[in-house]
Amino acid sequence: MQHYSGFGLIKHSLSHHENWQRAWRNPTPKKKYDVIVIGGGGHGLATAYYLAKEFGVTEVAVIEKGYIGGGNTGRNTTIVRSNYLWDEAAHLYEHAMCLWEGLSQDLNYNVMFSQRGVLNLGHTLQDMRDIHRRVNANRLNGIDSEALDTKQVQEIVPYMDCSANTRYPVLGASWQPRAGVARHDAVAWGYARGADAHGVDIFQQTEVTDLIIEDGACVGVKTNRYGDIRADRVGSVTAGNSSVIAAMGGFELPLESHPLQALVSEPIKPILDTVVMSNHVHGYISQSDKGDLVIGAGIDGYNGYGQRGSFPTIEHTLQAILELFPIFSRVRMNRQWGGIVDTCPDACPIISETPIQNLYFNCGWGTGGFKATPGSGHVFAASLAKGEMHPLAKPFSMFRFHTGALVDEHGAAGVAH
Ligand code: FAD
Ligand code: PYC
Repeated sequence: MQHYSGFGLIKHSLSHHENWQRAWRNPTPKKKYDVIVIGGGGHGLATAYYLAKEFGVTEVAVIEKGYIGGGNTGRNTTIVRSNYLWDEAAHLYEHAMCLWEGLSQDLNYNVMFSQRGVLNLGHTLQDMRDIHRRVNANRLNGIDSEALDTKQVQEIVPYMDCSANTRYPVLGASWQPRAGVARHDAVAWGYARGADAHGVDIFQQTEVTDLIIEDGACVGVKTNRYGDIRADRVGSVTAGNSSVIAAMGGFELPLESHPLQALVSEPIKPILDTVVMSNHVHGYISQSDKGDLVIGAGIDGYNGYGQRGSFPTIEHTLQAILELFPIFSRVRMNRQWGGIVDTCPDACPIISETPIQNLYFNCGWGTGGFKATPGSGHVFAASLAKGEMHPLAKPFSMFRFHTGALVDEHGAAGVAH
C-alpha cells in the first residue's frame, strides 16, 4: 500500500470531536457579508476557504442546512482522477489534481490523499478504442495516462479475474498513476477548519428557504434560523438541491437529481492497492486504509431526493464486482447508503453566472464532483471575488444549454453515467 502524501509534514491534527465542536460554534450572523455560500459540502467549504485565503474576501458566511460534509461529500467513493476526454474538462480536473497534491500541507490537515492509481477497464473492442482515444487526449494535455493490455492489468491487480472465460473479459484498461483516493470527510473538515481560521462564519442546521432579490439582483438569503442575511454576492453550491435554489430565483437548470449508492464491506486484510472502475459492468471498487472494500454503483434511473437507493441497483453492482473478483464472494457487507447527485445532460458541471445579478451557481457535478473539490472551490472563489467567471469555469456556463456549446463527457469519464 502506498502511504499518504505529506504525512510527515502535518504539524498537528484535531480529533473528529474537536473539529466538530469548532465548526459548531455557530457564530451570530453579521447583518451583511461580502459573500454568502449556500451549502457546506466540500465545494462550498473550499470556495469559502479560497475566498478568504487566496482572494482576501474574509466576510464570508457558509450556510448549511444539515451538518458540514453530510451531503454527497461524505457519501462518495472518494475516487480522484483527471483523465477526462475534452480539453475543457481535463484542464479543470487537472487543476483540481494539482491542488490535491499539496492539499494536506496547505490545510495542515491530513486529507489522506493516496495516489495509488486508477484503472478504467475495457471489456470490448469499442471500450478499448475509447480508452486509446482518451489516453491520447490526456497525454496531449500533459496528464499522466497509459493504455494497458490484459497482462499489464493483471500485474497491477493480481486477484482480479482476467481470464478469457469470463462473461466480460478484461481486454485492457486506461491507467492514471497519479489518480487515487482521499478521505472525504477530512476534506470537509480540513476546508471548514481552514476557512474558520481565516474568519469565515459557518452556520450549520440553517436552511436557506428563499433568495432575497431586489431590482433583478440577489442581495441575500432568507433562512429558517436567523431570518434574512444580506450579502453583495451569493453562491449556491447545493448539489442535488440546486434546482430547488434555482426555483427560488425564478429560473430552471437542466439538472436531474438521482440517487447514487455505495456500500462498504467489513474490514479485511490489504488485498487491493489501487482503484478499479468498469464502465461496462457498472461497478468500481477500492480498499480503504481501514480495510473496507469501498464499492459504488451506477445511478438509479428515477429522480428523487431521498438520500437512499434501490436494491436492484446494488444487486447489479455486486454481480458486476463478483464477476471481476470472485474471491470477494464471501466478504460481508457492512453499510450501504445513497446520495443525491445532480446530473447535467452533458455530464459536466455548471459553474456560472445566472439570470439574476450577483447570484452564481456551482452544481451539476453529478457522480463525479468529489475529485473536483479543490479545483471547483478555487475557480468559484476566484469568480465570486472578481464578479467575473474564472477562465477554467467559462466553458461550464449554464448558458451553454442555450448556445449548444456542450462539453460531452458522457462515458468518457470512465463511469457509465
Ligand atoms: P454536497 O456535499 O452534497 O454539499 C451540498 C450541501 O448543500 C449539502 O450539505 C446540503 O445539505 C446543502 N444544502 C442543500 N440545500 C440547502 C439549503 N437550501 N440551505 C442550506 N444548505 C443546503 N465523485 C467523485 O469524484 N469520485 C467518486 O468516487 C464519487 N463517488 C460517489 C459515490 C456516491 C455514492 C455519491 C452519492 C457521489 C459520488 N461522487 C463521486 C460525487 C460527489 O460526491 C459529488 O459530486 C460531490 O461530493 C459534490 O460536492 P458538493 O459540495 O457540491 O455537494
Ligand atoms: O467520477 O471517478 C468518478 C466516480 C467514481 C465513482 C463515482 N464517480
